[in-house]
Amino acid sequence: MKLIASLTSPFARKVRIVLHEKKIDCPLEEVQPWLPDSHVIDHNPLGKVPVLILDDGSSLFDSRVIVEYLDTISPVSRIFPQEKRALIATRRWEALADGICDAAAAIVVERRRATEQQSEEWVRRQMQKVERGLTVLAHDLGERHWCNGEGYGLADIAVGVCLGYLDFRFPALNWRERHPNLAALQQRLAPRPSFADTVPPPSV
Ligand SMILES: N[C@@H](CCC(=O)N[C@@H](CS)C(=O)NCC(=O)O)C(=O)O
Repeated sequence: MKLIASLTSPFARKVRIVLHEKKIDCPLEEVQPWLPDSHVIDHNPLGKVPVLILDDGSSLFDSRVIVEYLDTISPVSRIFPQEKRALIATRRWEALADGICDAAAAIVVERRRATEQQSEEWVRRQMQKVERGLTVLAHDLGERHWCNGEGYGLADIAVGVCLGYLDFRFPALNWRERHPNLAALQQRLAPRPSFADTVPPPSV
């Protein structure tokens, strides 16, 4: 098994945290999916990371499919709840956290275009998704210790990765002041070795 990933992708980080939590040894092949000669398309026609290459050479994508697969191959630290309603709640947390990352990443990509090609309207629309998403994450978390209430799991991983990505790409966003309960959740997550070992590199 091999994970094709970039060290800055929040979706790849989610998978790397799950690998860590579940103590699954999996080599990482670092790629830059945006480069024209990236071979990611040989394994994922969408050209996106993360991609998990299985021992028979077949590939799994995207991150949501990969983390579900990983939970089936090792009983260590189950990250999905068994109960159906809790499972659906976990998937909703993940969908929202991933969606915020999608919107934030869209802004990063837009800002890399030539200034005259950038659309402020597009950037504003994406930033509104980020802000609305954060408001709903904070509302749904409330005073709870973990997203799903009962214990640490994929919902917390997805939300923690999302908050970390916002810090990485938009350090001036100041979401902590508006959402102190999300800040407290992030403080609970940050010392975990799975989070500490996968922080995006500062210079990329
Ligand atoms: N829904 C996908 C999103 C993956 C994604 O957007 N990856 C970005 C990096 S953060 C990428 O590889 N982009 C390259 C491209 O779109 O060409 C997942 O969860 O894996």
